[in-house]
Amino acid sequence: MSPRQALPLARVVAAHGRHAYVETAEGQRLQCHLRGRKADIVVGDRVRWQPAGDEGVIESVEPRRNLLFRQDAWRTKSFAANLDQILMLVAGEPVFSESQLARALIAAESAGIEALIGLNKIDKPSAEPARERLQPYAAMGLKVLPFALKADPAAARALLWPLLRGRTTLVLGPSGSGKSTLINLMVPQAQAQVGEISRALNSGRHTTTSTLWYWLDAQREGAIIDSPGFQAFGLRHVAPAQLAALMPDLRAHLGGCRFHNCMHRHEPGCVVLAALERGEIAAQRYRIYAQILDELTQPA
Ligand SMILES: Nc1nc2c(ncn2[C@@H]2O[C@H](COP(=O)(O)OP(=O)(O)O)[C@@H](O)[C@H]2O)c(=O)[nH]1
Ligand SMILES: [Mg+2]
Ligand SMILES: [Zn+2]
Repeated sequence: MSPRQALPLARVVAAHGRHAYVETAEGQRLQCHLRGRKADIVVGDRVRWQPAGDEGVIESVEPRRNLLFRQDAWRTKSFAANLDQILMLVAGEPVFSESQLARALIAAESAGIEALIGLNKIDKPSAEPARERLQPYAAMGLKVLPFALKADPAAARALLWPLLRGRTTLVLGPSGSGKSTLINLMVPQAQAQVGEISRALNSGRHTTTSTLWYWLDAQREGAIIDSPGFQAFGLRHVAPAQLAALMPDLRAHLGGCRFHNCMHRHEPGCVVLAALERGEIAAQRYRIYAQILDELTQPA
């Protein structure tokens, strides 16, 4: 064993710049800073650390099982690492962007992370059109979970608990979809956990713009990670020729195109276009594919 591997492990529960708040195997939390100019650490990372005064120093980051991130032409933004699944939370109001939903799902697929969709606020009439917009996602095999976190919390909790227990779940979704309501419903002492983290990072204002790790249970077996909303979800890290394979409804038709390098745009003998024609691929889903493909094939 190298000396570095002999250092104790801790999990990153919040990160801000070069400061991180970590939790040791014994459940003790302490502030750490990164040694040197290392690559980013993100919530969910497992790190090797050692004491330095009343704080700690992170010496290395363990290899990640996965990392969810978005990337535009200028920069990469990591959400969290070592996830079991993401929960995309949407609602009828505010009306959600299907393009953002699709992009988050593609990023998850590309990172090898399972996804669930939560449709919140089903007590509102606006849930009906939202449910219809989610139909292609249910048809491609994703779990679409309808609930009302505020209007019927008991039913929402009963539906969500078996899916969240014992797992690490990143919650993503536009502002106003109910992420804070979800955290407060599922996490005991959520406010206390936030208070502790913001005191530790010495900057209360950062916690609303930061990604935070919460334990779901006293046994610390399940966790949910809250993340701030995002405006744009770049997929620059996806190879154009891979895109269709990351969309399950398109992927179902791959393999039979006349050209082996078909991009499913205007090529003759394209089975994806044929499936679109027959209504087996939703028009909106194909539009999203074409739009992302254009973006990925444009020079930066
Ligand atoms: N009608 C209705 N409103 C809800 C429900 N769940 C949350 N909301 C409301 O939606 C708004 C946004 O919720 P919030 O949790 O702050 O969303 P966030 O921005 O994603 O964190 C708040 O006013 C909530 O009270 C629900 O089940 N039904
Ligand atoms: Mg919120
Ligand atoms: Zn094709």
